[in-house]
Amino acid sequence: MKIVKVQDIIGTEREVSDKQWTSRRLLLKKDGMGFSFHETIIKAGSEHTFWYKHHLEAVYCVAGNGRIKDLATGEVHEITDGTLYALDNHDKHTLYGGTEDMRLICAFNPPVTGQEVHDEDGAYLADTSDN
Ligand code: 9YT
Repeated sequence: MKIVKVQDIIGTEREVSDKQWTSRRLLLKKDGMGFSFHETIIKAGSEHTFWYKHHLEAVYCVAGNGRIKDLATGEVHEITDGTLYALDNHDKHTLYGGTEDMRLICAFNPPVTGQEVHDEDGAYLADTSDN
């Protein structure tokens, strides 16, 4: 059994940030669970376009608020505590932070390795590593 405390991840290589978002990777591919598990904070008022071409992602909001736009259809959905969105079609999307920082719990299949970088499309490149 593994016990992971988010406060132990803060400031380590499992925490990645820019000015407008922070993501803490509680479980990565190397943890051997078959998925990765993240806490992502999206700053109030910020905007981010992501496209996980090689991953499926489920995201559950536990605090704050914001919106998500499906860039294929233009549809916009409100996100508040208790809302889950599942990118079951590798959906390209824009996340908008709302009036308060949004705290999101995310799972990726296949798991993120922690080495990915967002490419010019806002996508992670495919994982070709063994661990
Ligand atoms: C909200 C969202 O898509 N979070 C994903 C995790 C983040 N991009 C990371 O850990 O790199």
